[in-house]
Amino acid sequence: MKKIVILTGAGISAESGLGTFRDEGGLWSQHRIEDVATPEGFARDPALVQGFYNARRVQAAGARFNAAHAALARLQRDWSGDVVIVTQNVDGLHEAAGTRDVIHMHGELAGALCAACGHRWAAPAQMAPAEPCPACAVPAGRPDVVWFGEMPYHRDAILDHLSEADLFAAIGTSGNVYPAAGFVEEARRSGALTVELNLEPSAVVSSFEETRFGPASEVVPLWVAELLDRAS
Ligand code: BJW
Repeated sequence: MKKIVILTGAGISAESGLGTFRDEGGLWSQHRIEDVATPEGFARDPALVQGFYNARRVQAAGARFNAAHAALARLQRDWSGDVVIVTQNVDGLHEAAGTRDVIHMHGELAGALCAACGHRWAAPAQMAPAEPCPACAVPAGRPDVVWFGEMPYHRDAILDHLSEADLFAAIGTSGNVYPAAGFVEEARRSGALTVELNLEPSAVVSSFEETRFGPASEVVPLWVAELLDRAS
């Protein structure tokens, strides 16, 4: 087994204190998706949306990576083949743990994007409702994240990685949001072994050949240790 592709979701950062979306008490129980995670919601009420992401930016800046992020960084460092981490998360906890070349398919809280000219820059801690673009000066700055109805980032690169995968694992993601929820089927088509690691079975659990259930900070380090032991 040479190439490992890992998809992570909000569950991997839950034990770092960052809320998930769909769990009880999660972000979608406090905010309507269509208000804060669609381009139409942003057009209607930019102050509400900037406030939502400003608060999450502050929270993410104060969060520390946990044992699951650290285990994946170890896997990438010690595995003899490629380990590619694709995350739906907009926090920077994989990088903080030492993982390299993380693919952020839903963007990053640390980034700002001009809805008028497409310019990207480092987001200030607090973005204003009418944040001016440093390139074109139009007050159309928004968080550089992917909302519903928008095209996720790095689609072609991710599909290429999945087509080469020998092992695909999904960690802490509910399997409710596409295209990420369909990656397991892409990986299976390429002949990869598929594993789900999650607190509870996801919406697409039946597509996986192996499952490990429990908190990410426990199941991920154990799984990584097993992979590295088996290979040594
Ligand atoms: C633990 C744990 C612990 C808890 N340890 N685990 C079919 C095909 C293709 C697309 C679609 C389709 N059907 C519908 C669509 C459209 C849509 C979609 O999927 N809708 C669904 C509602 C059905 N998809 C899109 O719009 C996407 N774009 C797209 O498809 O473009 C195509 C296109 C074509 C042509 C023109 C234009 C476009 C974009 C999706 C963008 C999602 N954006 C968000 C917000 C990002 C910014 C932000 O962070 O605010 O991404 S929504 C939100 O959901 C966020 C997440 O990344 C994403 C996934 O959530 P995740 O990570 O799975 O979290 P939860 O909360 O759902 O689950 C947590 C999990 O953790 C649970 O399983 C727990 O058990 C577990 N857990 N504690 C381990 N301690």
